[in-house]
Formats: sequence, structure tokens, C-alpha cells
Amino acid sequence: LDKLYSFMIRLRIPGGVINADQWLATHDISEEYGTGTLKITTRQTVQLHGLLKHQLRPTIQAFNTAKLDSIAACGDVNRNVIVSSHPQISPLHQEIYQYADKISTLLLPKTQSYYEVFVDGEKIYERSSEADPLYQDRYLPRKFKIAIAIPPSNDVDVFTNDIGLIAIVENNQLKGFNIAVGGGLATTHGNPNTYARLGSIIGFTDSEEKTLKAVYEILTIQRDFGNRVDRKLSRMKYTVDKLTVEGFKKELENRIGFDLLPEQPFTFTERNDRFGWEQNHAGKWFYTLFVEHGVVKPYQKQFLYELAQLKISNFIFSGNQNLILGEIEDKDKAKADALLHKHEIAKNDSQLRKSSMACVALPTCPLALAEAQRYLPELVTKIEPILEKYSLQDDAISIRMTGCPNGCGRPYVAELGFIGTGPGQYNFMLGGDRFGERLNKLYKEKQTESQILSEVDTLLEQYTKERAENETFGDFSFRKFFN
Ligand code: SRM
Ligand code: SF4
Repeated sequence: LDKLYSFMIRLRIPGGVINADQWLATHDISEEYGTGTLKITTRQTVQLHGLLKHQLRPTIQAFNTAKLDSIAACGDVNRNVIVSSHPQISPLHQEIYQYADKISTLLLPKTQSYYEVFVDGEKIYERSSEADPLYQDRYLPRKFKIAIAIPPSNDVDVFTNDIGLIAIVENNQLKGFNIAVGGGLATTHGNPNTYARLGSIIGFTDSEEKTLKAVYEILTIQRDFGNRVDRKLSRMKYTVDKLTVEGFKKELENRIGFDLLPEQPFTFTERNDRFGWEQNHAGKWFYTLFVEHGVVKPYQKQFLYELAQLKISNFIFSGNQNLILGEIEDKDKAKADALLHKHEIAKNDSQLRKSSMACVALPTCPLALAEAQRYLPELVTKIEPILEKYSLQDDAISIRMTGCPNGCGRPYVAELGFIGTGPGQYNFMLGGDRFGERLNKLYKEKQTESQILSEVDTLLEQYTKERAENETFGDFSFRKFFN
């Protein structure tokens, strides 16, 4: 490469937790290299944009010094493992969170090229020659994603992952995990063979050993049966449908050598983050900060830097692109509060805004057909008065937008979904439920802003007049238009 190519770097942070020193390092690195913007992603990690070629090695080396890496954050391997991000909700969070780390480590490629190319600069012969029984010489046919949900929260959108693990907790004990396979969202405009799919639950595992074995062998099935001819049809969702869910389960049971147990009951009653202060069972404090579409604004960045300097909290990225300042001792809460006030962090954002998500899209994403994170805030501002007109301002309707049908902001599981088709135009998706358990459907094609606003007005009026008791907007629109 001899041109001034610019790169993006994304970290691998299983479960999305870093400590104050790592935050400081990330802050400093973002100031020294790239554009200075920190972008929290929909998979509990952070990206830096605009790195020039000569900045790549020092950036990765600086992250390495802070014990952070970007291995397998991209590529045809298992990606960042995500887990429900609110430790204050469950006393078992720590135990379940460990699985993200264990699974991530288990499924890491064995190659040491990352260190050879970016860190040490020298070939590490012994380590490089280590065989890789999982990825062998061919890796997976496509990227692979795993999420762990801790009911009642589905903040990770567990069913949109290749593997979704749902923690089953009884009497304050982790009993095991329901396993869902074959979730994935991307479609391609004009290619009817592509589709979004929610994971199908195939059973339950009741020990760590069995869970890890099942997860590992699911990847080997995808490695061996996944489509390697057409990349548009190579995610595991297509493999599951090719084998059928039952066939997939049988193949898995053959490989793991035991039968999966029957699915255990669970209920999701929330997906949004819990903003503001909350305390956990052990008396520690957690403050969830709303970061619109994960783009950390300069005043937020300064606040976070000063907070990290106090070393009184850790930093937890949520799958909704927000940030939780966690594990704060009671004695330190006042210090965090003082900084929150000093930087005027708490804002009066609407429920709609706090339930919104958008992908990066323009200007950095090469696949974008339309705006997303730069435009959704503006669209929300225009929808807010319509909500007020119908007294719906306290309704946390989920609204998500992406610049193309790849679905990075998970718009296929929103109540109001907008998927870019061209400059200023979006497919309007409707009928998803509030907690990520039902896909939405195409309602109107290629809508401009004025068409969107007019449709939203009509829909919200109908919702106000015709909804059943306690019916969410997503359930209402599904019943009205698609049932
Ligand atoms: Fe994504 C590709 C950004 C989550 C489905 N995604 C991209 C690329 C790398 C564009 C590219 O290939 O050149 C985007 C970089 C844009 C930029 O300028 O930074 C990009 N994806 C993102 C992020 C940053 C969106 C965000 O605003 O948060 C998310 C990073 C997650 C992470 O930390 O790893 C992100 N991407 C997702 C999700 C949501 C999820 O995983 O929960 C999806 C849909 C779920 C799924 O995978 O089915 C998603 N991204 C895709 C796809 C379609 C994959 C497919 O099945 O065909 C692509 C295109 C591809 O892989 O060829 C893609
Ligand atoms: Fe880019 Fe499309 Fe992903 Fe948005 S959804 S970041 S436009 S690939």
C-alpha cells in the first residue's frame, strides 16, 4: 500500500467491560490517532476511524500495552461475544459474564499473525505453527456471532445471532442455557434468496462443559456445511435452514455425544438500557449514560476522561450503543455525581430517542446507500412532536435505522425500522415487537422523509384510537397490517 488509505479499528471486548486504565488508554489513543471520535458499536465494543496506514502499528501496540486487542473483531471467525450488560440486574451477572470471555477465548483463531504483523514485528515460529482444529486451513464460510442474554433483559437481541444463549436462572442459581441457532439479519436488495432470520431454540445445556462443547461444535457444523460458493448465502442461518432445525440439532448431538435437554421457560420484559443511577444487590452503583448511536460527544468524552482518572468505576459498553459506569462504591458515588453535574451530563431526552439505534453508514461505511447515525437524531426530533400530539411521549417505541440492508443497527427487530435504499430513501419496516422476539416486515418501500413523517402521523393516530389495553405499538401494527 502506498496511498493514504484510512482504516477503522474495532476492539475485541467480550462482554464489553474495560477498566478505568483501559478507558484512559483508549481515550489517549483516540486523541493521538484517527479522527478523535470514539464510537460504541452495537456489539459492546468501540471503534476508531480514520487511522492512516503508518498509524496502525503504534495504535495496535498502544492497545496491546493496555491489554486490549482487536483479534477476530472482523473476518470469517467468531466475533465479539456479547452478554446482557447490566450487572445490577442480576447477582449472577458476573458468573454469566465469564462465559463471554471463555467462549471468546475458546473460539479465537490460533494464528499469531496479529502479533507478528502488528505487535512484535517478528515471526514467532513455534506459536505460528500451532494447528487450529477449529478453523483448520479454511476458517468459517462467513462471520459468526454469539450473544448471551440474561432474562428479563434482551438488550443483546439474542435471537439475531448465529448462536444465542439464554441464561436460565432458578432460585438465584445458574441452571444452564437455552441454545438458539441460526439468527442473522442481513438481506440484499433485489436478492429474494436472502432473508433476516431469528434463531431457533434447539434445546438446553445444564453444565459449563456441555455448553462450551455445544457452542464449539455448532461452529464446526457451520464450518463443514456452510455455503462457500455464494457469500450472500453463507451465514449459518442458511445452513440451519438447509439442514432443517431438526437435522441441525441431530448433527450437533452426533458431534457432542449427548442429547440436548428440553428448552426451559424464560420471559423477556425489557430490551432498553436502564438509564441513570441504579444499585446492585451488593450496594454498588451503576450509572447508564445515553450515548446517541454510540458516538461519544466531546463533552461526554471529557467527563468520561475525568471519571476514569478517579479510578472509581469500570466502563461497560451496552449492545444498545450506550455506556454503563459500573461498580462504583457507595463512598465514591458523590465524586461521580459531582462530575455528572459539572459536565451537565443528564439530559432530558425523549423515550423515543433513548430507544433509537443507528449504524455508522455515511461517511465512513463503504456499503452505505443512505445516512443513518448522522440523520436519525434529526428524524427523531421531527417525530417527537407527533408523539406529543397523541400523548405518546412516554412510550418507548423502538426506532432503528441503517444505511443499507446489512442490518448493523438491527433495524429488522425494531417497532419502527428504516433501511436505506438510496440517498434520502428508506424501506419502512413495521410490526417488530418491543423485546426482539419477532421480525418486522416491509410496510412501504423507498420512503422519503416527508412520506415517513406522514405515515408515522397516521400510524400513531390509529394506534392511539385502536390499540388494545397495554398493546405496544409494534404488536398493534403487526396485528393491524400483517396478521
Ligand atoms: Fe456490521 C459490515 C459496522 C454490527 C451486519 N458493518 C460492516 C462494515 C464493516 C462495512 C464493511 O464491511 O465495509 C461496517 C463498518 C462501518 C464503519 O464505517 O465503521 C459495519 N456493524 C457495524 C457497526 C459498527 C454498526 C454500529 O454502528 O454499531 C457494528 C459493529 C459491531 C461490532 O462491534 O462487531 C455492526 N453488523 C452489525 C450487526 C448487528 C449485530 O451484530 O448485532 C449486523 C447484523 C447482524 C448479523 O450479522 O446478521 C451486521 N455488517 C453486517 C453485514 C452483513 C453480514 C451478512 O450476514 O451478510 C456486513 C457486510 C458484510 O459482512 O459483508 C457488515
Ligand atoms: Fe454500513 Fe450497511 Fe452496516 Fe450501516 S448497515 S454500517 S450502511 S454495512
